[in-house]
Amino acid sequence: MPDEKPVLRTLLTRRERGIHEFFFSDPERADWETWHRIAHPKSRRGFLTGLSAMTGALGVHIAFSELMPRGLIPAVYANASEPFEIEGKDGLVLLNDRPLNAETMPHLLNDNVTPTNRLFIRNNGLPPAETNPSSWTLTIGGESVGATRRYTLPELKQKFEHVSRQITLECGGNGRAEFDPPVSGNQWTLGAVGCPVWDGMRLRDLLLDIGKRDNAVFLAYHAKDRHASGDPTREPISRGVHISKAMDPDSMLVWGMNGADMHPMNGHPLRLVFGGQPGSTSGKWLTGLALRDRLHDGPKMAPPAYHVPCEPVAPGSQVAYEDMCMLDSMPVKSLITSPASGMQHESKQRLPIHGHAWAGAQGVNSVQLSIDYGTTWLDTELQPPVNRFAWQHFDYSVSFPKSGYYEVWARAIDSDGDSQPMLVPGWNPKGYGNNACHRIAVYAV
Ligand SMILES: Nc1nc2c(c(=O)[nH]1)N[C@H]1C(S)=C(S)[C@@H](COP(=O)(O)O)O[C@H]1N2
Ligand SMILES: [Mo]
Repeated sequence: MPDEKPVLRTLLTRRERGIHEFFFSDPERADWETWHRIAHPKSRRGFLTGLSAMTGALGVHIAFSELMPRGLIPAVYANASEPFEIEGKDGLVLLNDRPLNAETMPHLLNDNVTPTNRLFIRNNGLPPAETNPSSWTLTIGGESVGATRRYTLPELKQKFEHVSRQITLECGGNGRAEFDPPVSGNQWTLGAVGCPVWDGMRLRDLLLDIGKRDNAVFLAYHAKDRHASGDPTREPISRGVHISKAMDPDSMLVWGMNGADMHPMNGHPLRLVFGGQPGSTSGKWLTGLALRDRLHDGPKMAPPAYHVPCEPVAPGSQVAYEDMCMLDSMPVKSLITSPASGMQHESKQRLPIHGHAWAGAQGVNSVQLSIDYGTTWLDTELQPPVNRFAWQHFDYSVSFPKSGYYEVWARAIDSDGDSQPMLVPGWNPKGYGNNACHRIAVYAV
């Protein structure tokens, strides 16, 4: 039962496209893979459809089945895969090995402070071969500074005030795997997010020190990673933020994580971290900053990268680049990190649920849970953030009325009153900003 699902998971995560393509382009095969190879590996029965068949395949009664939306892919099959090994990381799921992209299963993100070995990896190119902190330099130029300046990393550490902050980092494409019709790109499910403590300094202090001119509108980054093609003249990615975000006192230049060095794949020895923005703004392996008097024009700045349709479009639409707007703040979102999806639970006892919630530039006001497919909602206990842009933690002990298959759904509501949608929100060509409710499966026995 719960531990016989890796076949489908492997199929899904090694694919270029998401779970919906699998289920809708070839529903019969999807059914077969789901209900035979995984749920009943030795069974030779015909194709299964409908709820009673699903109940049979899961081997337990689906509680509240009358409330379960038709065509819903059970949470127990929706998000997981096998871990792989990378030195200094623990249990991450590989999405791509060149460039390296790997995400973290929700139940491995249960710590309130994400350990270094559990932070996801999102590389657009090949990491630098040489990353010696004592000889690392940062050059700051651009149209909006008087003279180009250069600091070594030891000079930065020595000259500026040190700060440590917990800041949530989430890839703009987190959740992409759930868009329907599927979109290309890394098929992130839920785990391209984390919230470690970042050790470094305020970016603002540096920008004031070098004499930022008033006409600066954008701060761009340059980095030492190499383009996947091997062409040394091409940068894999060079993005940044608007000047107001660069000057925010919580925007950071970072040289460490959780009191030690950053992992080599997370930008060691120097990176940027901008809370509430798509992760792509937080340049890793940072070697250069440019204060621009115009919008930056580096690789992955132009649409369709990190852009969504300015006006909502029908799923699957072709959207002209001039009709796309840059992704800005990340939406409100939450993650159930304990228990792991698919676990068995003694139904006579209450089940403690723990998780995190975050909301781009906003705070999170409340997090609610549902065990009946969104029909009723329960308020959880929610902690305030340790500092601005840190995720918040929620707790609640759920009781189940009878044994069976359940889904626990979580929905966060931000300080603007915006809540997470239960279904995948506005389709867009590159699959950004999916903040649909997280669902976990629980077998109450
Ligand atoms: N130099 C450089 N910076 C980068 C990237 C990259 O490929 N190269 N990826 C970006 C993207 S898209 C994201 S989501 C975050 C991921 O940070 P992480 O790998 O430390 O989790 O880094 C950003 N900064
Ligand atoms: Mo990203």
